[in-house]
Amino acid sequence: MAFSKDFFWGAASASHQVEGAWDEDGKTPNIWDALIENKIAFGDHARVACDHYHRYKEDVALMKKIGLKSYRFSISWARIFPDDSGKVNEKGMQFYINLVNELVNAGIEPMCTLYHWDMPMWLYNKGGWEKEENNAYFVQYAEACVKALSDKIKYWLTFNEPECFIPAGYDSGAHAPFLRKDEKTVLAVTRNVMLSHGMAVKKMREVACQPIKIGTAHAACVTSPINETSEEIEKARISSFETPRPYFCSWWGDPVVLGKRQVGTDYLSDEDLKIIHQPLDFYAFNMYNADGYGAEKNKSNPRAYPGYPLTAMDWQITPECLYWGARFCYERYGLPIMITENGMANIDFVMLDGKVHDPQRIDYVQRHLQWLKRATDEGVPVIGYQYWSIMDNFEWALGYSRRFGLIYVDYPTGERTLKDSAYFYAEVIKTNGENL
Ligand code: GCO
Repeated sequence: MAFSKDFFWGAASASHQVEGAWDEDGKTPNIWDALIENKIAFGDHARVACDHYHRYKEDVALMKKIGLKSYRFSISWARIFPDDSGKVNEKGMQFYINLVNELVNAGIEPMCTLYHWDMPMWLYNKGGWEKEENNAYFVQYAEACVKALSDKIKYWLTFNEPECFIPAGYDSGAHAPFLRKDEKTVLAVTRNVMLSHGMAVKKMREVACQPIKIGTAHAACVTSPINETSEEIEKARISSFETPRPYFCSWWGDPVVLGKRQVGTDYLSDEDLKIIHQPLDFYAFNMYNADGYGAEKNKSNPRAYPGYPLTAMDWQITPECLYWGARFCYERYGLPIMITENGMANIDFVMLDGKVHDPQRIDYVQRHLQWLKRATDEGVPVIGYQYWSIMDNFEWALGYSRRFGLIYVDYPTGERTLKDSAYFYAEVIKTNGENL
């Protein structure tokens, strides 16, 4: 069956990681602007980042050169609502209108994430996700974006990886707002984010200019069988979803997509579930690797052996994750699957010949897509793959020290260079995956 003709071959980014222009055209600080002192590697910050805010035309031209069919980006909430007045900052919105027009004119489908972790400071100061009454601000924000942009944007994601930003922001304290809260607070945040999602989805459909498609970008972390026996596959399936692993996949997917409580989610009432569980159009997930399940292996780190292949993030390279992820998530949630992130950080630099040779990334993408293709061959409806990331960017607490991009960014000058992997990906897109 291979990839469908209208498969969304794309790449992704997030507002705070690429835009820069942190205080321009009325934007006010967000939690990743204001709370990062002594928190980011090398003291980096995202005030300029890739300067995508000013260079978006050049960036879209490069996307066109690669042949992207889709581009996943996020909106900076503090650009749209710089304060709590409820008044849209038209200049901030205009940036996204311009970006979307540029994409559409280049034949690239825009896909928009509403919340990719950059909460406005004014909202954080009111208690942010900890306060249920603040959920209304998210609905207001979603409404404004959909009203202004849904004439051109069909694909929407409410949240990026709640499974990650909540534990990292409120439990381990590794990400903004860098808090270490008790379990009760973490669960309250979780519940509020889920409620905000449900309330926003309802509102978004009401105000959209055309029928829109809505999902959430989950951080799916499946377990894959090491040997494909039916017994191991079943164990992997159970371990992927049914082991109570707060903040992973089913912790969110079950209430949000199925309207069901997962083990340990009894803090959600029946009333909450009714709000949270809104019909969605696709199941999206970000996936970088999987745990391997093998009865005889060490369960806490089943794949690792000395010298196991790792990316520059020290993440294990397990390309079969996309197959098992797509298959298991489709079995469980029954919705078309979209890969909203997958990619690798590599040690990239401009070489003597002026090019960026990144064969590891080419190999990574090729392997992962081969496994994804197996899922489509077996009939799993996969509608798109968004490589993370279109360009090198601000990798949160790691600053600029990790490069995931198809496009190399020289931060002091802003100069962009297509990496070899960008040319490889261009061929994949041109042949609709036949060259894999
Ligand atoms: C995430 C985010 C991205 C990251 C990427 C690499 O999953 O953390 O969605 O913003 O940059 O995943 O870590």
